[in-house]
Amino acid sequence: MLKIWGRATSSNVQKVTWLAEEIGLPYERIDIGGPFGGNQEPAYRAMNPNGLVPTIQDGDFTLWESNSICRYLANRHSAHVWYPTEFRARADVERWMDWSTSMLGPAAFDGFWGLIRTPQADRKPAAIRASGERTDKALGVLDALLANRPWIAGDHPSLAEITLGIHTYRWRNLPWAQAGHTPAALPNVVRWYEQLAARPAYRKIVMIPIT
Ligand SMILES: N[C@@H](CCC(=O)N[C@@H](CS)C(=O)NCC(=O)O)C(=O)O
Repeated sequence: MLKIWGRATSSNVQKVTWLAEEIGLPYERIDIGGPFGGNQEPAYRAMNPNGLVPTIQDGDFTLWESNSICRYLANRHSAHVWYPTEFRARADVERWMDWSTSMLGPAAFDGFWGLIRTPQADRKPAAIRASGERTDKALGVLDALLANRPWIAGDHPSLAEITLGIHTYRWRNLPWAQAGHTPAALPNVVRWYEQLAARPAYRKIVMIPIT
């Protein structure tokens, strides 16, 4: 059975477990990283020299990097509605996967870290607000796209949803008000987020307390 190494609260682990749930793939998830530790142990670093989660083992094949894992699993299990084979449709999905790591993730990072991982006394509200504004601006690009289509790459959710949907949950549920930020309205992103929230796999894997 597929093994997924990584704590359930990691957004990068959630991409992998959410996809596995969506395509009905059995897996065993092993808690590692964060409060569980173990990710700097030599045995784990032999699988993933970064000491980060997630890592998967599929038989004798080991892989790290969450977006690459999602592409591998979709290919391996012919989940083509999630990862189309037609090359332009595939490029469209991959573009948004790359955008999630190059634009949206970095924009949101200081907000998440400041509001969730930093004791209140040490918080820098201006940095959190700036992160909130960068996140709103990035999501504005997605909002314009979603004005004309139900899902990012067309009529069915794809790996683009998997890599962006984890960030949107946090954008909607971080306590931005504690730093004086009010997220932008972005009606199309909100409608799309509500579509995700109607999916049992998203509710089970992603809609959990943010820690
Ligand atoms: N680019 C990597 C990033 C992995 C990453 O940063 N993982 C974080 C959790 S989201 C981690 O391992 N943090 C250390 C820990 O959880 O102990 C990926 O997408 O897999």
